[in-house]
Amino acid sequence: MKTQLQNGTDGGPAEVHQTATDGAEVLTTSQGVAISDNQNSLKAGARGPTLLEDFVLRDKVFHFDHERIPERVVHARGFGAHGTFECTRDLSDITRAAPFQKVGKLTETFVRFSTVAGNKGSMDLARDVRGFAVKFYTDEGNWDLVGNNIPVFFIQDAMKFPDLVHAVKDEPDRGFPQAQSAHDTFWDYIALTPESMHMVMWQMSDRTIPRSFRTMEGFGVHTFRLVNAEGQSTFVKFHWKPRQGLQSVLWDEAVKINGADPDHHRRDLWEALTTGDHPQWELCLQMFDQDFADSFDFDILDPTKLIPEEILPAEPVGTLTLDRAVDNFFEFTEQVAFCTQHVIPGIDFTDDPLLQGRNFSYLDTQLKRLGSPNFSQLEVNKPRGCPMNNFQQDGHMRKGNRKGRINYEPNGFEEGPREDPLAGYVSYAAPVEGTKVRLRPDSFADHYSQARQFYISQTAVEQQHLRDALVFELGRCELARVRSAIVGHLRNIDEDLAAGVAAGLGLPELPAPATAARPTRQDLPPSDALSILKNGPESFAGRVLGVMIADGFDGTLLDQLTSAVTEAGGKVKLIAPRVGGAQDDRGDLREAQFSVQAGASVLFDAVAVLIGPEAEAQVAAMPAAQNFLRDAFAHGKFIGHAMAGELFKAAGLKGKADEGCFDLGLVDDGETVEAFVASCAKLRHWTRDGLARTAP
Ligand code: HDE
Repeated sequence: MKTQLQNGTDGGPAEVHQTATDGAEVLTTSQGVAISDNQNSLKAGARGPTLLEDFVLRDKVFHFDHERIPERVVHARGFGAHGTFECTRDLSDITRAAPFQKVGKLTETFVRFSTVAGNKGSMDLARDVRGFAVKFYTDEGNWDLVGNNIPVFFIQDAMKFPDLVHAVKDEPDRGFPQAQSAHDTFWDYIALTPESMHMVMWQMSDRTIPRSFRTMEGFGVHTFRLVNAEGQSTFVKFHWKPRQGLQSVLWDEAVKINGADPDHHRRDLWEALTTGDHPQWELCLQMFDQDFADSFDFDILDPTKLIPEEILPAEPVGTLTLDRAVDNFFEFTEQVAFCTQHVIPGIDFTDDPLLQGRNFSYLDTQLKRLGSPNFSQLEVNKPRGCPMNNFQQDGHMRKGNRKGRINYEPNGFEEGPREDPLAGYVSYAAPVEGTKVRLRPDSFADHYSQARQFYISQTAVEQQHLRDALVFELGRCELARVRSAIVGHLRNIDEDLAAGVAAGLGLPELPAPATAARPTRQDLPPSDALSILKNGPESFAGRVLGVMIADGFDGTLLDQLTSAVTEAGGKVKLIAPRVGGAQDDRGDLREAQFSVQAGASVLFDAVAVLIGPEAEAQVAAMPAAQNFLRDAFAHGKFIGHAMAGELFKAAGLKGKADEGCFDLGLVDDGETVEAFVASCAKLRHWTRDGLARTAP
């Protein structure tokens, strides 16, 4: 390629042109015609009007004008990655589903994580449910497990979905708020939908502000069926458990991350994939039969209920490793088409009314978004493990129509594919009978017992976060009747929770409990599996230490710190007053990834501040540096420091250093560095003053 300045034909001002030389690719129109000038349209005279005949300009701009496709109505903002699923348990006695037939069997996958409520350009750290959709390219066809990071859902029937989504998304008159449930219409709808209260407990917990896509669980939500070669069915609930451990951020962090780096989650996954730090999840199954299902007083077809893992363990059957970033965001992440009806032999549906409704919905969406029933021919959507072989033809953007005369079946020409009664998909022969009715069964009526069970399963800190989230969200509602109605529901879950929220909102008096179709069971025991903090990470692996450095800092200390963090499987990122870097005490320049202005401490899991004597006063005077330390402290982060006394003082933290703060400047053969990095394995220094305060 040659870069040169060229003058116009009349000798006008020079502009940059890059031309193809030495076998470099030649730029062409979409008809393959080579383009001689990609900077100037064809004009009548140097300063004359552009000519209609300029097919090069028309081709380029026409395509540009049509670049956007409709974004997803829900789950618009997402991020995808390629991966591999490895079977670790032979399930052939329970299901004939291809990925589970042999230990060690590998199946290619594509995964898309998403938020639900926000538009495509919204921020990653919205308080929101996350989508966790997995496409398995099995050798018996594509299977999509289109789940969320929460095991239950807001509603019990597909009929309610459009209303729920309308209520949570931006209000139609004003077009805001964006990516937020903290507004009147959402909570007004919830106040009138008691079945949502279990999901609301999850939504108000830190599950909806995950630290990373890599640190959240995934769930199939509905009860599905596994079917074996003999046609026997086993009920199943799907769980994805992250090897990285469950981790979430604090709400104050989420709010600040959205400003400091609205792409925090996608950047995090991109960096993990492109630096070889491949995240993994265990696929775990809860499997049960009809008798077990009948032992509950709730219905296993009700998607607002879960089966506690203490009663029925989730058994590991395989490992998902995300190992490759996409080459192109649009081609894969934007065009991937998930559908709950994409099932393979051995996987079948139950009559969960939400699942049944979803089965109708997803193909419609693909047609609207991707514009053609031929979306299944796109690279990301087409089967990879087996042929796609049928007599479908034509339609927008069709390619590869079958050759010859025969496009139907049966045909007497002995040509083309035929059905296969043995290998083909056979639906589980579930008996069905009944009168046509529109009603919800009585077995779906208990809306509060599992909401309570979730709440009492949380640690004190998590309960406090949940209360704070409710106070925040309801505090953003302008309608007092809505605030009070929700507190009425909370009274059916836990009186302390209701009282705490009411106090936080300043309600003049506690409203009456909402009318409940069933009294709340008080005897359901806490379940540790429902808590994030009881299922956290065991090491600092996959996390990031942000080290603020300034001229004259101790270079040896930084090296010690870096090797200890690397050994723990984490990464170090440097922040300096200027992004160009800072000089250590040996005069070596260490390049930084962030300037202090851009590298807010909310972007890191733990922080260290290493300052040299000559820069101490200068750094202490920088408001961004003060915020860096103040926030890290307020967020309970572990903090390592050397020569940072002035900064502690300027940040208002003088004398407040606790056991979560480590003086790395001590001469102790690196013992403090080791102790600091070992502590970072824990998520936060929860006992820090102000962090685990009691309820309002
Ligand atoms: Fe979805 N959902 N959904 N959903 N859903 C969509 O399909 C729908 C539900 C979920 O990354 C849409 O391609 C209905 C539950 C994920 O591409 C749409 C109902 C769960 C994704 C749709 C539900 C999900 C979607 C929008 C109630 C968790 C993102 C764009 C009956 C188990 C997939 C699209 C991706 C996407 C409909 C409820 C998960 C409109 C009608 C429950 C992860 O078809």
